[in-house]
Amino acid sequence: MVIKRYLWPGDYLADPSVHVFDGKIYIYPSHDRESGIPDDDDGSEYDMKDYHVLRIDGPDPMTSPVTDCGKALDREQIPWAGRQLWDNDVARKDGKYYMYFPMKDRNDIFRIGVAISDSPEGPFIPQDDPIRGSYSMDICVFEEGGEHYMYFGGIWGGQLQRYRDNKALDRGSVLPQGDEPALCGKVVRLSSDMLQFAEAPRDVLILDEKGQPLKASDTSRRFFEASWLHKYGDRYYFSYSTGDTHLLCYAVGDNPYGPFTYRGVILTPVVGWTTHHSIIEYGGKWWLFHHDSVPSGGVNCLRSLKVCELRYDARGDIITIDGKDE
Ligand code: FUB
Repeated sequence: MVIKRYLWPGDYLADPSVHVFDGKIYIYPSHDRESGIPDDDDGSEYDMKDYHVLRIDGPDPMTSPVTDCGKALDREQIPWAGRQLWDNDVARKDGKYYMYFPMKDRNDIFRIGVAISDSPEGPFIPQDDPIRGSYSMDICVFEEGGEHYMYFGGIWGGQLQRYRDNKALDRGSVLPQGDEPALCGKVVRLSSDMLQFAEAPRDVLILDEKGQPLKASDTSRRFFEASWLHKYGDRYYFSYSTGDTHLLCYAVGDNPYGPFTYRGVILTPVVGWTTHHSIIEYGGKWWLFHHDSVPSGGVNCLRSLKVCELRYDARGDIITIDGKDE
């Protein structure tokens, strides 16, 4: 049994992206609200309008006080805004903090915007336009050697199935079926000013034990949404949600672009449809930040942030955590 902590019982927050800046843990979540919109396969009920930033003050994420740093960005500030502010992430470069956020534009197409602050707590000021050539959602930014790599994408409501080779399909939306290779999440290096893509986004290929790309029918292992990338030892761990099978899984590679080989399950299904996470090292231990819908009585779009310790075995495999453990 793994002990977990609810981090912010006073509000519904989800999709935690977590980083350590200057020795402190900062959490960049989605801010859930009672939208009154019925659940559908496009996630219309997740109609969020702003972001708050949380900070953990102290050495132990399980017990140290958590502070709400206030509203960091509001939909009203974003010149191109349509609806649905979903999972964001924040990266630091040269003393500035860059928030990357997905939102549907006025044509109801997800784009990725950038907002800038002098502080990890915000407030963040959005750029006038989304990143050129951006699409889909669920952002993670990983920094190594001064380069920043953005991972993004999600199928169904995340709209990834509307694209191939970074171009919108004339046919609208095509999800691979059966033995066809599953759709991949995307990875792209950011430009040196952190405001654009430096290259064309590439597929984050996940291979099975035989070195073959995971198939579309392999729904308990294939990528759905919620990318995260962390490094353990000298290996790169790409983790993600399987969406309609409600698992957090991971795959391991030897560089930020992959390919990654599927290794296993991090977290079994939680209460609530979605599962989403980030993984950090802090204070000599590893931590899994995630969410569930227990406090709202199982309402899918009203989620609460949690944290628990994450452990590896001697081979570097992550020890699976039970999503229903309290
Ligand atoms: O919060 C809206 C969406 O739900 C996220 O983008 C997905 O990862 C899922 O958690």
